[in-house]
Amino acid sequence: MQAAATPTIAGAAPAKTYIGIGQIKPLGAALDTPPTGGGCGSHNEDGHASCGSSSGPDDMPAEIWDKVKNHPCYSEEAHHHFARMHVAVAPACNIQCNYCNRKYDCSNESRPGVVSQKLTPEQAVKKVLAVASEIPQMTVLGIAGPGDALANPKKTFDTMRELAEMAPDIKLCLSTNGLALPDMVDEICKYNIDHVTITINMVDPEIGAKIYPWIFHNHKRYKGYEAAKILHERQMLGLEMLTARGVLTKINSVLIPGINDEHLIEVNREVKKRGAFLHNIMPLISEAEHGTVFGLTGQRGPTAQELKAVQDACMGGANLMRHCRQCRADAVGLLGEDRSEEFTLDKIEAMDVVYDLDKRRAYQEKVEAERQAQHQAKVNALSNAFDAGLIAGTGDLTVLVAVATEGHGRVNLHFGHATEFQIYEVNRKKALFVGHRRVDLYCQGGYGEDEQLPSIVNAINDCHAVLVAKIGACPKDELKAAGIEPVDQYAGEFIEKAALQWFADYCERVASGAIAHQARGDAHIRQGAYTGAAAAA
Ligand code: CLF
Ligand code: SF4
Repeated sequence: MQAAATPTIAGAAPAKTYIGIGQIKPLGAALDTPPTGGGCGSHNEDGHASCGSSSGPDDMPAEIWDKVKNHPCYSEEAHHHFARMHVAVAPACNIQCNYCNRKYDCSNESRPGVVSQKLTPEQAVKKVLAVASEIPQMTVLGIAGPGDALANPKKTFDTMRELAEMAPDIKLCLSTNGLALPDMVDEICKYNIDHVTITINMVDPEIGAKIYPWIFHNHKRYKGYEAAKILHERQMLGLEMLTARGVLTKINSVLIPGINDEHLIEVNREVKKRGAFLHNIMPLISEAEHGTVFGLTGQRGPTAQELKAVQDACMGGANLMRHCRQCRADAVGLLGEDRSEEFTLDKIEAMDVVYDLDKRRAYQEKVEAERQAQHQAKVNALSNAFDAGLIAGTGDLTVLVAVATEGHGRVNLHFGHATEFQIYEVNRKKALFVGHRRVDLYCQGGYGEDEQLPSIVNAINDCHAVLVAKIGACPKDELKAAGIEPVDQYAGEFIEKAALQWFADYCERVASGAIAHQARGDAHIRQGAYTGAAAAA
């Protein structure tokens, strides 16, 4: 059903003709790429975007590289080394998504919108300084809820303003549904917030109406198609405005099977046209116990292979982020770990907080040297890959391998201590990070929990091998029985090098007839990640 009235945007022409930044183009019509302001609008001749989550300094202008090189969400490499934190200063939201219920909190789980303590801007600043003094590799402060950062503009910008003054080396980042974005771009630029995420799940309001029951805009509640149309137009306008101002914009999309799965390919195309730097396609989380509309109606999330298929279909569009951990609104630490329990308000009060900029810089230089070493190891491993896999009859093989790592780009985690596995797609030419899988901790209180093994196997069931620093005899046997090869001989090695060496060995064994290559099945995406609190329990 069409909307009764077309909403107007202050200062913009009616949404009928596309002129440029500030005006919305009708859906489906061709769009000129807006000025990129140095963002990701530059492309190689093959049409592939020339910068992105796994790109390096040679692939993008120096000023863009400087913005992404230590941002763990904008650079896949950086996420092994640099940490982010969120402060939960933004409780309210101006829309309703069918996958969101902010009332449900479990301190053992990591999901967007989940938070244990809401903070005032003053408390938030104190917390950031405390974390910065304890975790010098924390380079990014994000405001990502638990509601919408821009539906709480005073709290969000009060926090950002203070931090811009008191902690000038910390990059500022925020996440929004985009509804209020066009009105806030000046303020965003004023505080040098140069990383903004917009959650965009559709570019067709018919689809949007299945995701958003209502929005609250200009003092009025809108529902259904009309609500989705306004939201869509505001999202596109906000993205164009940010691109024009040189703000790096990432698009988050929630993959909802049967509602927007194939449609996300069109979303990818539209946001790329408008200068989005990265596109992050995440699986729907919809456990019934969370009490969301989708949880209660039985809307399922995607399987691992469904998620990968949509992500793969978007390759060549806007650059893809595949290392998102769907973090809590109060997450602290490297992506994939959560140290928020170490920084509760009462613990911060007892801390001796010293924000030493020189010390932080010196530490970050060491971390950067480590990141460069990993990058070099990856380049070396990949340049050898062409020789390594040239084994008769195995030239076209591509497999997935799971990797247990606690960071630094190495195979350095015990199987029993992993709360997630990183997934690499490996063939004779490459070892490419393509995602991660959350799992229940196998080793609890010093003992292996055998009942966890089936769920771990389910989570990596599409992988041919799992690379670990160490593994006990019992899980080893069970993994082998499930057709997944446990590999501990590359402990401490850089991941890409280890994955390619294992793959070359695998190809040798297939070629010699020692083993037969067999296709793997699909894998299950575990809903919500265990946090540090759960791991310590
Ligand atoms: Fe936070 Fe988001 Fe900034 Fe990162 S998260 S506001 S861009 S600093 Fe990152 Fe977390 Fe995924 Fe977000 S892993 S949910 S993409
Ligand atoms: Fe929840 Fe974010 Fe959606 Fe608001 S925009 S309803 S906080 S998921």
